[in-house]
Amino acid sequence: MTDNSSVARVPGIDPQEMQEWIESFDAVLREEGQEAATLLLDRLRARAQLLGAGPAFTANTPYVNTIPAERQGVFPGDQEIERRIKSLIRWNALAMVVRANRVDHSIGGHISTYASAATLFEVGFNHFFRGRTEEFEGDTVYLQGHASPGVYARAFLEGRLSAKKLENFRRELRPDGGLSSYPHPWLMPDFWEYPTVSMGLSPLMAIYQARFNRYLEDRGIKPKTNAKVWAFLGDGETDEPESLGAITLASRENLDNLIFVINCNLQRLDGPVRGNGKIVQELEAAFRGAGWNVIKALWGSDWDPLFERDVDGLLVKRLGEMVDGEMQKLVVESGAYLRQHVFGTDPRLLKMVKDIPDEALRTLRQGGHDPRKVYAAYKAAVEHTGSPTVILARTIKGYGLGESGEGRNITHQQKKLNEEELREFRSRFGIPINDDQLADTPFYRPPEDSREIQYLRARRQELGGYVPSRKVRSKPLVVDHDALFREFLTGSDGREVSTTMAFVGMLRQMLRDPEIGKLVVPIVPDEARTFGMESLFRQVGIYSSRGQLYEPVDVHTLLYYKEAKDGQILEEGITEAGSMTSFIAAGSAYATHGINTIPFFIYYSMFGLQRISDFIWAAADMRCRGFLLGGTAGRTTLAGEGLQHQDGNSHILALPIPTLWAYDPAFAYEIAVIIQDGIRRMYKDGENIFYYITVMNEAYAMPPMPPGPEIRDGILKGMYKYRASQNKKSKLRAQIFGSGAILMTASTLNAGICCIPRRNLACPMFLNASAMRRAFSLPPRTT
Ligand SMILES: Cc1ncc(C[n+]2csc(CCOP(=O)(O)OP(=O)(O)O)c2C)c(N)n1
Ligand SMILES: [Mg+2]
Repeated sequence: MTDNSSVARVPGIDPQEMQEWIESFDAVLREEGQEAATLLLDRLRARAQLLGAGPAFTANTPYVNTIPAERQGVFPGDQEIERRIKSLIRWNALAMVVRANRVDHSIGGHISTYASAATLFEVGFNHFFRGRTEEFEGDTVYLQGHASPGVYARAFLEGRLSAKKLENFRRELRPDGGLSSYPHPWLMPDFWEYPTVSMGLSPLMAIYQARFNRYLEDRGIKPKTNAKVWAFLGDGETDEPESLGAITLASRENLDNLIFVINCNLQRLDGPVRGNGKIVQELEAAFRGAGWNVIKALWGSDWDPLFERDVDGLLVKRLGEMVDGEMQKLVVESGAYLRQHVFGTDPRLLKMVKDIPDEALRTLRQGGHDPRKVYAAYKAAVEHTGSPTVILARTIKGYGLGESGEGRNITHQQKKLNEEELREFRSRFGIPINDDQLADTPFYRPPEDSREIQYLRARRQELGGYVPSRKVRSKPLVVDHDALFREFLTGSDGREVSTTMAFVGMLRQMLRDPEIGKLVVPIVPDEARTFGMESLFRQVGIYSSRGQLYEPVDVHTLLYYKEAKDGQILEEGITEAGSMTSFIAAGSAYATHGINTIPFFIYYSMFGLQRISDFIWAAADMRCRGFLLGGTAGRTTLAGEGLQHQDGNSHILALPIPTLWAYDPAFAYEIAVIIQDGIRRMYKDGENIFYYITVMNEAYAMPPMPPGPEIRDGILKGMYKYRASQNKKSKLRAQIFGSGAILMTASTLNAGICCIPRRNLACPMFLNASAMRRAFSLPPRTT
């Protein structure tokens, strides 16, 4: 297609001459190929720039498919049978939500998101997403959370979920169990791998997952593979700052193992994503600017002949100037309306569609609903090298719901259909359900030997098994590591050290250990020096996919800034959110990769639970393991730094996260006991918990661990008697409890001290000291 629409508009250029230029370019493209044509443009652009006539900056391409029809290749599947499978999934997804809401209208659920995403998902399931096998690690797929009914409905056809389970959608406590509303590995540990429903988390998690996969390969911990990380997002979801917050990292790291698919149905919950603008073009500019490979799949095959006829580029121009609000309106209007509003602006456009009846115009498909366009985009994405790819696919929200929802602003929350609407849906998608069954809205699964089921199973078998599917494949660690931690139990011999220093000492030891050394993943958001960790730069190196292309400024010093391709530290820069998603990738590698990586994410405690708590919840939902270390907690010794460090709240924020074991230790031996036991519980016994430990920067002499077998137990449970009062004759009794920052002050009092390193446990109990004594079987009084 030649877009010479601008020929007549450019002042000062003879249209004839312009036409010749265009024809010359076409000839180069035809005779020499695409690469030569691109080179030619590059040279011309550079020359123009040099002569002061550089082209105007544009981050956008026209509002058409990136892959033209003639380059899209053949669709390898059986399109008819795939359509039937998809229709059945659509029906069962809808039936699941509709039935659940008949039982109880407060149950909720979503129909419209999956209705728009069905083709995007199905082309992936039938042709791209590879399962995890013994030989191949499999692809990682983050699915749009609100589209979960479609994923359940597919698993039902696959024979993985029973009709009973579908029946109990969102009612997991029913007899025989049910299905969680959204992807949730805690609630459905054999099924879901990645919790995606808090929007904006999965794009960031996907980027750091893709980077972590490379990290494991570059460090020789897993073999190099061509496994991909796919993330399916909503267009509205991209407004979350986390969604686009790390896209430059992905291109900087050349993550061609990463593919975003953005379901551009132009709508979010309340209404249009950009009524007065064009979300596809906005996203294209952002991703192109960040160095991504952008593939737009906007128009279905029905549009191809129109674009072919569009020799003067009028149609492309017209589609480019309509705002999304107008585009959305076209979905709910008639063919006549479309003819008038899209084509009626120019007689030449009207002529283009004069032979197309209104009804055919109305049903011209969007790119994201055409398997051939979607397949072509996915194929180009998996074959692309050198940068990550984003596919911007145009779809219709509530596709197939007709008058009851398609393209309507209310569609997101649509969960009930009356009989007439169900009949229409049934007929449109050819579901073999009789009229008299409609009121019951039954699930439908064709017989096992039907072509649909056979085809679906064969495709998944070919691709290595079912997705999503969660399976823990790591082998437990065997060693107890007593020797590693022993030196920290005996105190510092009067030397003043901080608990941060003590922890870094332990980290250094762990990194040297033959069993766990390689598995430790230290993660820092530009705070390594603050925590005295710079010696680790040299010891294990900072991971960089490019090695170190420069001589560091401090190369002559002992602890220089060493970057290396097999570096172990993930120095993330100033992004606690990014660091946390690295933690999530490393903390779930025992399931994703079958590798027991042990993340230690060390950061300012003020910028952790308070700032990125949702990611920490996601880590819990994902059954992550590992250690979060909140530094400079409680109080600061850095003059004037009070507000950045006076963290009194992070333990309160840690309290409600059920799998997070939070400790506020005051002494090195407490940390040693907690970490050693944590490694045992998580990586030897396979408990799905993780740890939050605050460490401080006040230096004082670390005491030895008090004698007695109950101390270790007390530390881990959360409270133990640290010291009895020396004053035996006192009439008054004081109960002094302390942890972390307050403990040294508390111990200046002439009283018995009870250490409560597990601070969140203490919160509810603080009010009632005698209850606490009973709970921990402590002697009646400690003073
Ligand atoms: C962080 C967060 N905020 C709000 C919501 C509630 N919510 C669920 S879906 C939705 C709209 C989604 O729109 P979009 O991303 O465009 O996806 P679509 O359903 O249109 O495919 C909203 C606001 C959420 N799940 N997560
Ligand atoms: Mg949307």
